Parts: sequence; C-alpha cells; structure tokens
Amino acid sequence: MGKILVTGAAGFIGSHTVDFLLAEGHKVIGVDNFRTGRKGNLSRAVDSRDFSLHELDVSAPGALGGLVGVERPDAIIHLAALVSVQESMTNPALNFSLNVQATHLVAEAARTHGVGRVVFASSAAIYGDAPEQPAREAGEKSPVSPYGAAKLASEALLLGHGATFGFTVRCQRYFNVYGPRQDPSSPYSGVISIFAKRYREGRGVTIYGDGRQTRDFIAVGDVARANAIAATRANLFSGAANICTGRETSLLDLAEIFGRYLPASPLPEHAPARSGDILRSLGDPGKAAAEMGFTANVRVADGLAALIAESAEVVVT
Ligand code: UD2
Repeated sequence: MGKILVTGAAGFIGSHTVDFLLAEGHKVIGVDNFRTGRKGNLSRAVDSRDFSLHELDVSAPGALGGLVGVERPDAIIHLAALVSVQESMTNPALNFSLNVQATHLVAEAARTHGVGRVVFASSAAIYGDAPEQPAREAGEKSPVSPYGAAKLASEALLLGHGATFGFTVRCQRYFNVYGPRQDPSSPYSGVISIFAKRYREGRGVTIYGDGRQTRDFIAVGDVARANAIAATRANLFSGAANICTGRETSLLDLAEIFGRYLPASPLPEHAPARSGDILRSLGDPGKAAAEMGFTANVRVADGLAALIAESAEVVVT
C-alpha cells in the first residue's frame, strides 16, 4: 500500500479522493488551507489511523516542500485550487497564485524530495468554448478564462518538470463533476448541486436558455477512483487524459430526472441564456481507458438518485 499526499483534501473532489484511498488501504496525508474546503467533508477520514491532516497554503513558498520532505509520499495528488472560473476573472492575481504558482511549488517539492508521481486536477476548461465534439486530448486548446489558462499552464509546468527530473505526471482533465459535498452556494456552482438543493427545498429551478445545452456529467466517486488509479497503478506513463463519461445530458433531461424522483416539484422556469455559455460539452473517454484502464461507471440517473438519497450530506450550512 502506498503513502499519498492530497492537496485540497477538504474540498469536494479532495475529500472523496481521500475517502477512496483510505478505503483501499493507503496512508493519506491531507493538506488544505480551508479557504473553500471544509473540515466537515473529512468527518469520516479523521477517524482513520491512516489519515493525517495539515493546515497549509500550497502557494506559500516552502510550506508544502517542508511537509513533503518529512513525509516522503509515493505520490502527490494536487487538487488544491481556486475552483471558481468566475473568481479567476474578478481576481486574476489570486488565480495565478493558487492555480499556477502553487503548481510550480508542487513540481519543485516532487523534484526536491524524489516523489515518483504527481496527479493534477486539470479541466475541460483548457479546451475553450468551441472544442471538437467529443473533445480529444490532442485537439485545440483555447481557454477562455484565466482559470482555463492556468490549468493549461500547470499541465505544461508539471509535464516539463516530470520529463526533466524523472517523475510521472498524470493530468486529469475533469469534465462536469457532481455529487455529495459539492457546494451549491454560488450561482456559478455546479448546476447539479444547485438543482439538488432547490428541489430538496421544494423550490423550482431556473434553466438558462432553452435547456438543450448538454454537459458530460461525471460522478465524483468515479473521479475519486480515477485519481486513485492515476496515483497508484504500476507502470503508468506521463500524460493528460479526459476524465469524463463520453455521454452527454441536457439540462432538460436533468430537470426531467429530478422531477421523476421528486414528482411534487414545481416545473423549471427559463431565463435568458448566460453569456459565454457553451452549447455542448462532451469528452472522449478513450485515452483514460487506454492509458490508465479507467472507465466511468455511474450513469447520471443513478448518480442523481444517490445524491437525492444522501440529501443530508448535500445540505451545506
Ligand atoms: C464547467 C465548470 C467550470 C469550467 C467550465 C469549462 C463546473 C461547476 N463548472 O462550467 O469550472 O470548467 O465547465 O467549460 O463544473 N445552469 C442553469 N441553471 C442553473 C445553473 C446553471 O441552467 O441554476 C446551466 C448553465 O447555464 C450551463 C449548465 O447549466 O449551461 C452547466 O453550468 P455549470 O455552471 O454547472 O457548468 P459549466 O459547464 O458552465
């Protein structure tokens, strides 16, 4: 069993990744500065003797390096980030610090202390707003936000460091991730987290535009498993791969599925489409399957059913 350091451990994807790794028997070192992560997300993990939690800002020079030097993990899963595309536009300097500078410090920590593998939270945002359908890894990358640009730059920083200094780098290009513990508090939160909260409260939802826009929604449990594979599977090569399902679901379909489970809900209302909203987002999952043996298992209807059943966990106070 391995020893894995997870940055952003108290976040949405981070905490599910921690839980998955612990369930597989690994030792996990969690790192978070609790800017957006929440200690409550780790309520299961903190009971494990194989888990330790460190409050630390990855973008502060020396902070992560010191911990990596002491702990000497086999792999680092770097998920700590400024996660809001909107915030990257209102505060590009903070985006640079948390989404580029921090990545460089992770790469340096890996080089300095001989960490064998780094797994990175990249994003479909690197493809921009008019990718080929389905988006393939070798296709054009034209990010349309500082967030997407920082993710693309981070991939290059890590892959360059890995190739130069001899460690493996896996860049995970997540599509639209959803599931328990996703924070629904902002209008720019993931649409499924917003819909789940509103339906649970007996309120209707707002669909921006005609609702025929589609996304490749992937369950966070699948993403956690993809992270664990990338960090621990033997004989992986460096590279970048979409973490997606290869299936698209429209907003109208989403509302219909929620309505099926919660039939007393009001019908959705429509509002004008958001500027810059993309019509279709769909990833090709073939490269992750070929390079890592990863295939998403959870169908959206099943993922939504699980989310509704776990509604106590969805409540964010
Ligand atoms: C996703 C990512 C973002 C970035 C981007 C790249 C999330 C949360 N966001 O943005 O980080 O990677 O992809 O392309 O994964 N909508 C409604 N009603 C609502 C909320 C949203 O109709 O109450 C619509 C929204 O206009 C959009 C769709 O739902 O058409 C998905 O919105 P989103 O914010 O969940 O994700 P997206 O794909 O815009």
